[in-house]
Amino acid sequence: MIDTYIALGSNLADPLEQLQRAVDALARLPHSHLARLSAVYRSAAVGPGSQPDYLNAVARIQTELAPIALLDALQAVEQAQGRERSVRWGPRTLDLDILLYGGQRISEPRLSVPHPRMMERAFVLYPLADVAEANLLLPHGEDLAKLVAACEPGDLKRTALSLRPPSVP
Ligand code: ROI
Repeated sequence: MIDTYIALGSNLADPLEQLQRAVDALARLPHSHLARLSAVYRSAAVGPGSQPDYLNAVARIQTELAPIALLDALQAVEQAQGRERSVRWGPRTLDLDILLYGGQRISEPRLSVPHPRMMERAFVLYPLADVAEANLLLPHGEDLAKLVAACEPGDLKRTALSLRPPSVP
């Protein structure tokens, strides 16, 4: 089993409901085990233009799926929840990103791991730190705890909202 970390984000159509539906789908991924869920964080949209605030979380999943099979499965979940990829950095019902896949570096047309912009994004690093193994080192040797300490949270808020693993598998 490979330990993989998936970022979840939504800023449209009841974001908490979108994240919970995504968690239910992640729990049903084949050859995989949903191990941990972070708290839910709220922040203003990073990026151009004005759009609603986001809710973000990170799931830790142990999987036997190969990276591209995992990506296909995640994109199917995004599609099922109405994701349209028309606007780069536009609002979205659901965004699922593979942050880390074991200690691997992957550079393929469809998939870059570690996620290229994860190191400077508070809305990724803080929830990742909730669920990561102790003393996690990223594939390039960066220490997650140091990245978090160096990353200003800005307006990122840890909410009292929570995601639950589905009770029935
Ligand atoms: N901003 C926040 N706060 N959270 C996100 O998940 C997010 N995702 C994105 C862009 C548009 C870059 N901004 C975001 O894709």
